[in-house]
Amino acid sequence: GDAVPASQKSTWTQFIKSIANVSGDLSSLTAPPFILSPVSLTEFPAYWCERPDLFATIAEGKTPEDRARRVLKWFISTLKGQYTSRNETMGSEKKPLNPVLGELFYGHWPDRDGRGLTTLVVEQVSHHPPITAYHIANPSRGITLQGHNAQKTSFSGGNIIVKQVGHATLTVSLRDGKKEDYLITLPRLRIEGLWYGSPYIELTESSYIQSSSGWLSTIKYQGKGYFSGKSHSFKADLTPPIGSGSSYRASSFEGQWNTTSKNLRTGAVFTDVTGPKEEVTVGPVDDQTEWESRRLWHKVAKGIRESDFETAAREKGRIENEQRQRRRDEATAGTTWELKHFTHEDDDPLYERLGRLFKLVPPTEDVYVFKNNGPTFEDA
Ligand code: 0T9
Repeated sequence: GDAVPASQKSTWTQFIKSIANVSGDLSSLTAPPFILSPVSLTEFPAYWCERPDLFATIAEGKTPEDRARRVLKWFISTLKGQYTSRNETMGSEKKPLNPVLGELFYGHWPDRDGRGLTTLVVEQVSHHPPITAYHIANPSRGITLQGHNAQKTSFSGGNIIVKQVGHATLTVSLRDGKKEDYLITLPRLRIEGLWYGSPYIELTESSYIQSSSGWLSTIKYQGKGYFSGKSHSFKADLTPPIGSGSSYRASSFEGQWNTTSKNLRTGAVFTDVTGPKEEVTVGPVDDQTEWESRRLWHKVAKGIRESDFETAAREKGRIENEQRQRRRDEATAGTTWELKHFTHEDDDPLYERLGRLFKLVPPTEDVYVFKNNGPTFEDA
């Protein structure tokens, strides 16, 4: 069926055509109202932790292999939230609000049954191109995830192809005082269903999780083929450190990242995301500062939710003008915007060290290092 409202048919066609012509960054394109989401991209890093128990229990793995398997299981279990949740809550993929430079998003998942408090700090560290940096930590369980995200988009065969730029690193503190690190690369996206106005994401190609212990997860993504196959499928191989001999064997997992998957050899369930997830807890809008996402976008989001697109557009225009003025003032004063929670560095030593183990290209990437100055979260 066609999900484009009759009154927006021609603007939608225009919009699709403009996508085909603009390559690289789609974030600032003006889209027809029916496809707008009231949620800013700074909220997206919360998807990493909507199953806080899987995150919290990574360090409980007794061996490097066991921990690498837990990291893989947690990672696969985040994909449903990351890539299909807008379809579930809003009927299709939608265009998120384009964050302003310095926009912040704070949240937490409360301690429950001794799993420990998990905290989230997100900052928009670049506007053009949009780059979002995040830090998620469960200090009592010794788990920290940090990363940044940008996108390069292109148009092919009627679909938007999104290359994710950036990476994440996960650090696990072990009982003996040692640390184990994981480099997580991100999959490529194909946004399908555009012509009908009901876009959805399919994941393609491969992504990797390389542990400092040597264990490597290679995840291959596959959508519904013309003749066979199911949407949102993956196959993951967990392989031992190079040169470790025959004492360890690889294991493989297969299934659908939005439902269930199993261990190929034993048939045991590996991931199951059919049950409920836990959304991040965020403080009330009235208590937030002007830079916090839900306060900053409040009137725009309300306009979109209530189909008052005139108000939404006016408020969005006001925010954008304010930003432009700020940039002009900085240029005049010869100053630049200072990040609040992160420090930008050109090379990531962890990326270099772990990427080398599986010949990752490019050999290095930049990194946003957390300043360890997040807010204190109420442990609800
Ligand atoms: C990191 C995620 C990312 C962000 C979004 C491509 C996209 C912006 C980036 C990659 C998260 O961990 C996972 C999920 C969804 C991704 C978004 C889907 C999307 O459509 C947008 C782009 C910028 C658009 O809004 C394209 C136009 C729109 C009309 C298509 C629905």
